[in-house]
Amino acid sequence: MDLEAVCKRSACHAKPQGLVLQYGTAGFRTNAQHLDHIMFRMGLLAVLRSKQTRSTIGVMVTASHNPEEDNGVKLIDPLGEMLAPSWEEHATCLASAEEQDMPRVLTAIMEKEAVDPQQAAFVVIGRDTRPSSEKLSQSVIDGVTVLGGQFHDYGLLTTPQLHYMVYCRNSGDRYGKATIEGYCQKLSKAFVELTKQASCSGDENRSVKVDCANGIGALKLKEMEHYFSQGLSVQLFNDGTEGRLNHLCGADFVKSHQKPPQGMEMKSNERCCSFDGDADRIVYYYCDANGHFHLIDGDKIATLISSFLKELLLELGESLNIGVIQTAYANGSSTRYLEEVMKVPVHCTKTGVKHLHHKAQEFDIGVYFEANGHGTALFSEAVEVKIKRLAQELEDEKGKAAKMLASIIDLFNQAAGDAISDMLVIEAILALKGLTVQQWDAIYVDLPNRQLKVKVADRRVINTTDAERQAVTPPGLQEAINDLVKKYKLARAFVRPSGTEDIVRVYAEADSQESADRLAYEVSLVVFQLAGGIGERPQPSF
Ligand code: NG1
Ligand code: ZN
Repeated sequence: MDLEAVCKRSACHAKPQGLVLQYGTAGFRTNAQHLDHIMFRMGLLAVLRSKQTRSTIGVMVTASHNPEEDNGVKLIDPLGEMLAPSWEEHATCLASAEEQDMPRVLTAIMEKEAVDPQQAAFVVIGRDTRPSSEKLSQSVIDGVTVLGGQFHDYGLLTTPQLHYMVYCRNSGDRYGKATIEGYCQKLSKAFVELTKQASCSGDENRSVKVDCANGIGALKLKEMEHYFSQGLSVQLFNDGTEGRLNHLCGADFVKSHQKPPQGMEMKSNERCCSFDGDADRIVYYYCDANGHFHLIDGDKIATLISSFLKELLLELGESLNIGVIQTAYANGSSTRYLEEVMKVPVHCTKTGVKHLHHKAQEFDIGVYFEANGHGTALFSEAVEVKIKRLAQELEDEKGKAAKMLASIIDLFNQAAGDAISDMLVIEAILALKGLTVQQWDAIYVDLPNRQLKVKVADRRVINTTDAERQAVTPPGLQEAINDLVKKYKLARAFVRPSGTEDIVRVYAEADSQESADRLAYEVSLVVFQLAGGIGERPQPSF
C-alpha cells in the first residue's frame, strides 16, 4: 500500500480546514458541497474494511429523505448490515483528519483492526438520483482505486438494492443473484407465488398509487413493473420528471406533515403509498369519503405483517418466537395493541434501523419498523431452512401456510428495510386477506401526536437513557417534561438529539390533537430554555 500516493490523490479531494463531520445514524450527511473529501476517504475506508473482513463492502451515496442539495454516504457491512460501531469511529476519525495526518490515521486504523495490506479488497458502489451523486460516487471510486481495491459501480440503485447486492455477493449467491435482474426476479417470483394463494380476493384488479418522492424508487419500480404486472398495477407519481426530490412529497413529508404529497391524484378510499428519496421507507394512506386524510405508518405496517405471520404459524402448528421491535416514536396505540390484543412481545430500541435490526436478530422472526416506515421482517437462518423444508414436505392447509411463509421470506429484503419489497408484501397480505385499506387502518386508532424540532447551540448537551425515552441531562429537563405530561390524558413525550440533523427532536402524543400539539409546544419551550436554544423561541402552531 502506497501511502504517499494516497496523500497525493487526497490533495485533489482536500478537506476544507476545520470542517468536522460525524458518522451519524445514517452515515455522513450534509450539504453536497462539503462532501468530496468525505467520499474519497470513505472509499479508502471501504477498502480497509473489505480487507479486514475478506468480504465485499458496499458504499451508498445518498441523503435519503433530506433535501436535494444535501448528500451523504454510508458503508454497508458484509451481511448487508450497517457498519460496525468501532468502524463508525474510524470513519469519523478519518473524515476529520487534516491532510497531513492522513497517513498516520490510516496506519492507526490498520494496526488497530489488524488489516492485512496484502489482502485483496472489493467494493460495490451505488447512488441515488441527486444531481451531486454521480460526481461524488466518482470520488469514492478514486479512494477505492488509490488503495488498490477492486470495485463494481452499480450506478443508480435504491439503498436497499445495494444492501441486497452486498449480501448476495458475500453469501455465494445463495441469497440471490447480485444483479438488478436477480433482485427483480427474486422479489417478483415470491410475490407471484404468494398471491397465487389468494383464492377469494374481492378486489380483482389490484392497484396501488405510489408517490416516488421524485427519487430513485420511480426508476426502479419502472424497471421492475413488467415482472409482476399481472398481479398488481402500480401507478407512479412524482417520478422525477418534473418536481424536486423530496420536495412536498415522499414518505418523510407525508409522515411528518400528516397530509398527502403534492402531485398525486387521490380519489376517496384509494390505496396510496409514498417512498422516500432512496426507497428504503414506505408509508400508506388514503382519503375517506369525507375528504379526511388517514395515515398508515410503519407501526400499522408492522402490525399487519406480524399478525399475518402469527396466523400462518398457528396454521402450521409451529411455535416459533416472534417479536416486534419499535422505537420511542411508535404510536402508543400500536404498542398497546401488539402487546395486549395480539400478545406479541414488543421491544423498544434507540432510533436508527441498525439498533432495531440488531434486536430483531434475537428472535426466530423479528418484525422491525420505525414509525416513519423504515423496516422489514427478519427470519433466522434456521427458521428459513425449516420453513422451506416444510413447504416441500407438507400438503393441505399446513403445506399452504408453509409455502406462503417461504414466499414471504423471499419477498422481504432481509438485508435491509426496502420500500419496494415492503410494498409487495403488504399488497400480497391485503389481497390474501381480502382487506381494504380502511379495514387495515381500523385495526386500532392512532393516538394524536406531534413532532417538532428545536434549534440549540450544541445538541450533545442532551443525553438520554431507556431507549431515548428519558433525558438524563441537562439537569431538570426530564422533571420539567414529566410535569407537563401529567397535565394531559394518555400523554407521553420525549426529546432526543437528532442523529442526522443539527436539531433536537420533540415528540408528544395525547388523547386529542389539540393536547398533543400543546404538549409538544410546551416541551419545545423547556428544551429551548434548559438545553441552550438559539434563534427564535418556539412558537405555538395551533
Ligand atoms: P434522526 O435524525 O436521528 O431522528 C432520522 C429518523 C430515523 C432514521 C434516520 C436515518 C425519525 C424521528 N428519525 O433520524 O428514524 O430513519 O433519520 O435516516 O424519523
Ligand atoms: Zn431513506
